[in-house]
Amino acid sequence: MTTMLARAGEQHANETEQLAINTIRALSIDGVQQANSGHPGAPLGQAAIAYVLWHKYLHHNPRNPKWADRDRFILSSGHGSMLLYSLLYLTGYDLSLDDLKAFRTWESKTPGHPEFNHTAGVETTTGPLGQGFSNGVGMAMAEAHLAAVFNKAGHEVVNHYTYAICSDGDLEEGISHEAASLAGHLKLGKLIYFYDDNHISIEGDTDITFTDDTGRRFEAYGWHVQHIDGHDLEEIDNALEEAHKDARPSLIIARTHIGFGSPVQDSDKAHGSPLGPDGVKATKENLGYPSLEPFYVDEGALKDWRTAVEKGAQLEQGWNEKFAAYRSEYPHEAAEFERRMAGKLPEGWANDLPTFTPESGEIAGRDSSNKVLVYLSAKLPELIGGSADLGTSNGTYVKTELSYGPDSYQKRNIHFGVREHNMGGVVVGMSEHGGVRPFGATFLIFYDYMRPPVRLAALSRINPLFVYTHDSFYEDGPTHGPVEQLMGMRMVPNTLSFRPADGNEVAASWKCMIEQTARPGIIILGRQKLPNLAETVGKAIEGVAKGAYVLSESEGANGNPDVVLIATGSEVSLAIKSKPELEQQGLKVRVVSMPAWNLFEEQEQSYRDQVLPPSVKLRLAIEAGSPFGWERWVGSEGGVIGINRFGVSASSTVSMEKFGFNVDNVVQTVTKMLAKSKDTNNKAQEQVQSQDGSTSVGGADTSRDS
Ligand SMILES: Cc1ncc(C[n+]2csc(CCOP(=O)(O)OP(=O)(O)O)c2C)c(N)n1
Ligand SMILES: [Mg+2]
Repeated sequence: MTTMLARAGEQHANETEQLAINTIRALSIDGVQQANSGHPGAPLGQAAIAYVLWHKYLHHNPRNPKWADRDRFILSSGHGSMLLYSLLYLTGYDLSLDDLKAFRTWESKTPGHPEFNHTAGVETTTGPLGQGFSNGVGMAMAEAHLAAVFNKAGHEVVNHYTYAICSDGDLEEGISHEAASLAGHLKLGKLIYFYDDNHISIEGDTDITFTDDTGRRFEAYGWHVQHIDGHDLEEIDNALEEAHKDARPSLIIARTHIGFGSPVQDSDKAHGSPLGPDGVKATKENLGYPSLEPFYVDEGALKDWRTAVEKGAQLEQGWNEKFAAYRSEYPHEAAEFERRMAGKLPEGWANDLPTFTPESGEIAGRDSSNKVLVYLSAKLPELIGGSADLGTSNGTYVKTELSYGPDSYQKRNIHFGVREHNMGGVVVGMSEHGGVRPFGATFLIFYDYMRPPVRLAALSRINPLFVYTHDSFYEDGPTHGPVEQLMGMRMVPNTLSFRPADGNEVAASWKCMIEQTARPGIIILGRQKLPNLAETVGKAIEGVAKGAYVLSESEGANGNPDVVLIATGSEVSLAIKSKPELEQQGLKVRVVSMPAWNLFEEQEQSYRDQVLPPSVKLRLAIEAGSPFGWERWVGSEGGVIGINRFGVSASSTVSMEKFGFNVDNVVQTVTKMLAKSKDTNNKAQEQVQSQDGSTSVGGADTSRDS
């Protein structure tokens, strides 16, 4: 059933402009209709804003989507992806009409939500609401930093804007509050966001749940706020002018109509269902679109849109000239800028990584990590980051640097504030911007507050860095004691997490993380002092890069030990200490350090068999975290000393003892395993619980046993 509507169109639009806008609309609703899935309402409502911004303001070069000084555009409300795909096609990016027709199909360039590193011109992956909002803040922070570092009097080689369109959902999400607060504090004047204020979300009118005064909210954060009609070209244009003039970040609250021109305009029905053939027809008729043929694009309209190619080439050419002048005066800086934008590491950056020996004394992971970070900061000027208010606790404060702030964008210690979710989103946005290598840090337990951006980093094949300290389950109590976080990270595809055993493994983990080009690196550290192991000296760099390696083996084992102890992080030194005790019982023991599961999985079977010989069934994993998943490496006859409950508020000594992280329990557990393996009639699945239920023997799944 279709409703008759008055002829729909924008205020102050001439015929050419109206056709250009309606072309976005027609392509968007056709894409959704063809896929029989997607979101037509947002593109219909946002088309006029997108037109003015892309046609008149956005500095970009469709034929070189990676031009360093382009403006960044983010469609934070990623569900309206057909809007962005239509814009990319119309302005001449590497996206064809056939690609639009392939919306939401297998391996197409036009997935349901925009994906970075998948479709040329998509600046960040959006869809989980609020993320794009935060990523944009990161991009503006990166721009401000690079401008402060590289620009010289008369040479503005870094000078671009970050634009976004966000929806009700984006602004309802908590992360937008965190991000807007930081952006206001940092006075990121080149951040210009449109709020698609259409009063509709999935469950109906936003009145049912979202009655904030959004304008006043953003004013309170220190933003410049304007209210406009999002279907009036003059108002959109003027608002952009004003936003450029104002030194604060800008929010342009644009009253729009979801599903504009369709029979379901202003209704939640326009949000996420195809309009149907009748709805598409009625919409095109109502908009006065010249043809009902699906994916029809008027030749004149396309020509008009494609002027973006010529304009883009000119803009980049102008910048190239500026950059050439810069290069002739500042050749070193120019080369450095190019190196950094290309994501290349400087020669020899890892040549003098800090090393640690048993004689250098006990040191906590976070402290050895800080030493490495201070070294890396000197070698890698692109390294920039900080913590969510835990800089000294996390060991991420670089004492040789000063704080990044509204008057010191060139500095590299960022104070993210207690805003972990946004910290993740900012780090992702900075990384996607390029020219910087960002990191963010907090306690391991609060990884839970930033899972979405870390996941998106992995999905987007980018390489930001994350530091999580306080990996212990005691002292602060169960609220602060991580148990399942580490195992959770290992499950995220395309993610590398490291839990180093000592200073040398910390340095090796950092090296490995820095070398990654297409996946995030995560380092898990403790606050408790740990010995530097003689066994890691000279071995850690190569060993850590393989994910797991043999640290120590009883004399005479000849590659065929009776038992293998596999440990990570702080438990490696426990394994090393347990070895002589087990040897006294006549056992040949191997200790394997496995700081990076995911890297070990990637090694050749032959290497994995070398480290964990298939013939050795007596394997004990020791890790102060959830035992879930260790079956993969210990097999059905192996055991795990882990934690299958929440942590405790008690001292480390008492807690480690109670939970069985001590030499006695390691020896006892191995003894039980041995007895069990000898008793061949015993059921393999039997569980032997230690006094606190943290130890399990047997029952492991052998599905991926090495
Ligand atoms: C974090 C997150 N939660 C939920 C969703 C599912 N979802 C997609 S759009 C949307 C809200 C739609 O309202 P709005 O943001 O105003 O978009 P509009 O309907 O105006 O296009 C929701 C809940 C999501 N994409 N991300
Ligand atoms: Mg809405």
